[in-house]
Amino acid sequence: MALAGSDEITLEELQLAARNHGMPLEALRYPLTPVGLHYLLIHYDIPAIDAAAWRLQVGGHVRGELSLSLDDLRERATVRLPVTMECAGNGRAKLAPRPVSQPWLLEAVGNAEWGGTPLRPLLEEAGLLDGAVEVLFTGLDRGLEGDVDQQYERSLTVADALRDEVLLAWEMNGAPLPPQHGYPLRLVVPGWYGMTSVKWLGRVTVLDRPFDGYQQSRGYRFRQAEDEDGEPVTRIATRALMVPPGVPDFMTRRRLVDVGRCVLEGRAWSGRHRVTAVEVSADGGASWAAAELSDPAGPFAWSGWRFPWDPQGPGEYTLCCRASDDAGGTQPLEPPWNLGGYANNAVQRVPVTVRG
Ligand SMILES: Nc1nc2c(c(=O)[nH]1)N[C@H]1C(S)=C(S)[C@@H](COP(=O)(O)O)O[C@H]1N2
Ligand SMILES: [Mo]
Repeated sequence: MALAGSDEITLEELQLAARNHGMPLEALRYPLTPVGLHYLLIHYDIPAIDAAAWRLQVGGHVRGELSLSLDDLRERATVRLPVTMECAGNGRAKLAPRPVSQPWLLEAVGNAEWGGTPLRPLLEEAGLLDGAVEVLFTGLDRGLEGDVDQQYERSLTVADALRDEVLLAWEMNGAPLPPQHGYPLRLVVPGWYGMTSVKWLGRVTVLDRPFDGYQQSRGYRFRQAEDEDGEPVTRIATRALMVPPGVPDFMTRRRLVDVGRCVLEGRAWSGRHRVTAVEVSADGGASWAAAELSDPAGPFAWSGWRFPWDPQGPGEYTLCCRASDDAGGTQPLEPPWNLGGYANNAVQRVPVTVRG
């Protein structure tokens, strides 16, 4: 991955940003993100798929291959699960030097209710053969990345693929998947960064050796330099975000708040641990106070939090929020840097002018 030579976002980055929109942070208000407000990340193009002719192929290192239509899948056990999904590149544009890719600020997150059928029984029906180590999920979208001609595809270990919460989803918030979110069928891997949840799924292949394709061995690895192997990016780091309070200035997005009590609110989540506390700072992270935290709507969904803020008086403030988890972790003030710009969970900073 290239690094930006200047602070300025390039037209190529803008080209990606205009296709792949974030969730406006005021949409943190909705416990379930309305479909059109959920963030979007599409590496190549949305593929044209004829759903009537489409089949999901399940094969590879199995006793018997399966070929399933959407109707076949819909006849299977159906579950609906609220899942907070975040792109691994969320926060990338705030790193210096900036990794050149989709230039996310903070908005690459959403919480949707995904409806579909659990993957595990399907894999059991196909019958994993001895020596099966990974399951590969191949999307029907194609493109070039790092000079490699590819379909978007990623794998999970057999143990991770067999987890109960892993879904083949055809529904988002009670409606059929829209084209941009993977119609007719996508994988949903709760707790993991979004790249794992392969959209426009065409094929599930059981492998007897680890997958070493582009999105596994070159993309989505934590490294400081190109020649490193690096550790794979997996589960979502602990994080809280707030709805920016008051009203924005159009160009700078600086917040303007009237003096008096201001109730701050937001969401917090973690794909690795359980969020146990959210704190708020009005002085850029020098001092912190506990917010009120609600129970999440499910084991993989974000929690709401609120904090009644009484500013000392008119003036300039920097609001921050941070989540802590049951493993004793919290969010850093400064972002951890890596070449791909992954998993930046540094605390959000919201400059606010309180007016008398
Ligand atoms: N086939 C396919 N699946 C994909 C992608 C893609 O480009 N192609 N992008 C991945 C990435 S990087 C993310 S963050 C999520 C985004 O899912 P969403 O657009 O539904 O929010 O989809 C993942 N699945
Ligand atoms: Mo992503």
